[in-house]
Amino acid sequence: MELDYHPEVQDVTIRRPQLKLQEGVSFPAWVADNWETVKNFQAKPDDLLIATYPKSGTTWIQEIVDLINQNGDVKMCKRAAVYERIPFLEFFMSPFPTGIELIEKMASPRVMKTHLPIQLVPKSFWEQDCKIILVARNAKDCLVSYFHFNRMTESMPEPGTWSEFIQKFMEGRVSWGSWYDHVKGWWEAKNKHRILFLFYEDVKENPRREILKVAEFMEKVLEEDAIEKIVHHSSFEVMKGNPMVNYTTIPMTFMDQNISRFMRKGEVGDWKNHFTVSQNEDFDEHYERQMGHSSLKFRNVL
Ligand code: PPS
Repeated sequence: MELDYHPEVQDVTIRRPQLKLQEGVSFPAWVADNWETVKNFQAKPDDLLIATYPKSGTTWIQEIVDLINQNGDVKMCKRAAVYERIPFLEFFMSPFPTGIELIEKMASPRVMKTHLPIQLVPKSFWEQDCKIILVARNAKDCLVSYFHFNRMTESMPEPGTWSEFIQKFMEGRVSWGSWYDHVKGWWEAKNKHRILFLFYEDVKENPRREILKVAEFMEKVLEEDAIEKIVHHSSFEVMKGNPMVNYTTIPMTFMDQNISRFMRKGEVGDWKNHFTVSQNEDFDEHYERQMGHSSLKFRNVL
């Protein structure tokens, strides 16, 4: 299906990056090569960080947080693309401004996103005791979404075939490393810091309930009218058609949405359309070894 593109920077050539290890975690070279700058980022006490493993509902929560900050004012949330309103901390891809350049131009209180595992979050966030919203999504749906994303964007390494990508995911040989370590790390720290731990599946099940949780965490009181607007405008169908969140403002040479849309399906359990019985068995066995001892339990994974 042809999409309506509105790229701000048209003339851009992106070459797929290599994966590079940084402090034992795999990153696209554009993150690993800028590591010192990320590490030395100076957070402010009223910064709000949205942290996720990739493809876990980051953009969804970004839009919800901005809608809450704007009291449900949809027009205000269309003032810029989501990656400008809530920049990506470790983004360094020429000719686009870096995430940190965008963050440093923002007025406080600032909201930003990261995919970093907890042990690699710049230490200033802990020194400043910043609030953090963590969103986690079940491994299989996350993997499916990540596979399609890796196919459509030149900002990620080649995914290889579906079965190769499953293997890479299980071994943590994908951008931002092991899903298992990522979610377990954040889960274990959630009571030691100001962290709101959310599940994609919960937001899908009852968006209103989860939006209210986020608002309470942000210490925002919302009128009923605003809550209804936020629920509506953060729904998959509405976000899918909103160029300010569906990434159609990005040039096709960066994200080719004719290969796969950024707002692809937005469902729980789409993995069942991808895994073969034997792939599922292997995955489950490996999953049990990685997650069996953890108190972190996801729904819809079996
Ligand atoms: S990224 O690139 O890491 O920031 O991607 P991220 O935003 O974390 O994840 C993209 C997936 O989230 C889905 N999505 C949604 N699902 C339900 N409701 C809403 N409103 C919504 N917005 C985004 C998006 O469709 C991607 O999942 P898949 O399974 O690929 O559809």
